[in-house]
Amino acid sequence: MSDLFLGFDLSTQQIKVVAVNDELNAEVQCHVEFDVDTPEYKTRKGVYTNPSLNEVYAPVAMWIKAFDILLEKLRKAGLDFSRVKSISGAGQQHGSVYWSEDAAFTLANLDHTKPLETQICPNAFSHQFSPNWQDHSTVSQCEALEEAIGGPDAIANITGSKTHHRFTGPQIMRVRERHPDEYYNTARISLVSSFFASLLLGKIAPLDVSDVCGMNLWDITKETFDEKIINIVAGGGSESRDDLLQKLGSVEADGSKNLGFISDYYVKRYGFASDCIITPITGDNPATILALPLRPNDVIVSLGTSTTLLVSTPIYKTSPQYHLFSHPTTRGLYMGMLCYCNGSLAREKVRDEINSKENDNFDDVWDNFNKAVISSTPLNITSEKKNKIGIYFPLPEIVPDAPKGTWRFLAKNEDIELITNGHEVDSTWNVPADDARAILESQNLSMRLRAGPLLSSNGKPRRVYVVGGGSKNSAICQVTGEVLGPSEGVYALELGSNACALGAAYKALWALKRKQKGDEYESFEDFLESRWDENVMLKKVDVGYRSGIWEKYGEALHAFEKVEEVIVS
Ligand code: XUL
Repeated sequence: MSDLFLGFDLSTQQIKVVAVNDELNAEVQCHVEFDVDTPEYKTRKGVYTNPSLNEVYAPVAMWIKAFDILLEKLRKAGLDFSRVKSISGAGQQHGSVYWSEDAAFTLANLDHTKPLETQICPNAFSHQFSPNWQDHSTVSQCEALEEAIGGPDAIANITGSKTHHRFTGPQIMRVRERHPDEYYNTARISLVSSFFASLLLGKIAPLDVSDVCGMNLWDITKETFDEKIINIVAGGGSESRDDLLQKLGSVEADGSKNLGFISDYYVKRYGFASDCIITPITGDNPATILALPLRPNDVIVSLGTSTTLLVSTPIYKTSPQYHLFSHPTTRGLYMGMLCYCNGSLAREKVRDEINSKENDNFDDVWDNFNKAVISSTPLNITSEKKNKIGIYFPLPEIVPDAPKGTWRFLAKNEDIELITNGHEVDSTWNVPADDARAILESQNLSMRLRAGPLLSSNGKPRRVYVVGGGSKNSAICQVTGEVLGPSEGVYALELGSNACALGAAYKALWALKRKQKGDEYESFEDFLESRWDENVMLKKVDVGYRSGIWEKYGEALHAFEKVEEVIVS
């Protein structure tokens, strides 16, 4: 039996695992869904919400219970745990976990006859909840940070991103202000990624080199926490600053580092090999770019609950419009990212409105939506040669920083006219049929507008790789190809809905099996490229660049920018 390498993914709605062998084949996949498998926590889509304060958060104990269930499921599926040689993983980004003084002892002394949850919770935590990336409660903290540091450009220049409500620095600042006792009783703060690594190691793990860039605290080029920002988040004074630095602990710069052997707990309870190593667990987006050998000027579009666009770039060029992170495996590279809250839920809302008007005799719930997309023309152009541009934000959006709402515009060149705002009806716009193409176009136009500076000079990617639930939908892939216009086409990754767990498993494999050439180790990209068979791993789902159409969308970008200005104001 060959060796196995595990990649876990602790995401918003579920925890997953993929086991790959030496040849990159996924032998085992398994998941546990929080709402369904841990119903006693009564979460909806994995979280609790408190709309009056714009809070979104998750109970940490639920994740641990779900991990217990996942390991039992793997055992029942017959996985021989002793074949596992190394483990890595991915965590939803930005979430923070607050460990108590008891945590170190508890983690080091786990009793293998009992599940994890009952021994760890609640005592190992000073605060039982983890703020979630969908949280918007930190407006005042973000404002205070921006004012002190000198505005969005200045913060982006240091930390790779302007301040964002979901980023961990503003979230920690809010926990300190709203829950001072819990903050005071916190011995260590982990990200979701390093929390998970800590569970596996039986000791608190360092922060990951890439995921730490989602905190607004880390100076990416100096590779240290920014003193001024730490001071403000900690509440002022050198004692508070030192205390926060102590809570955060160190950052592991080497993505392949052997952090230690798996805790004895898993060896005794499940039969893991005692020399199975744990390597840094990273964020879900950084792990996604490890699911294939991504080259500069290639783009990954992840079509999940959130939509994210990911690129790999050697250039550290920051902007408040996007995020830059250190690359999870390769020094000298950065991951550029756009992140939208309104991804699949917004598309599903339009789909459901179309289905409620059409006959419901369909094979696939997307049939009517897709028919509406395919039978329409780019920008739903009217007989008066006006383009239809629609914006659909059931949730407040991150980029642009806009309130929730639905807006429909007609645009001729750069002249735009708002024709419906919310539920009004206008005879020029066939609601909801025209919305199908319009939502896909506006989601892609927004990405094209912002990703331009991260791509080659003409702004056209070489390839677009689509992953996540939406990548299975042909109409979604078609409009992505039409608007972004990749010269070699759009490709869906086999196992695309498990991309980040897969990327994490590849990272675990690379950490153990990469070759050493002199003093240098084989890079992740070279390692993956040498084992990767794109005919097996990829499926071409759209031709991409279409002469004339890509240019037409390019012309519409000016009107699109104006549309965004209107909705933001
Ligand atoms: C990225 C972000 C989301 C989460 C989803 O900044 O907030 O993509 O990582 O888990």
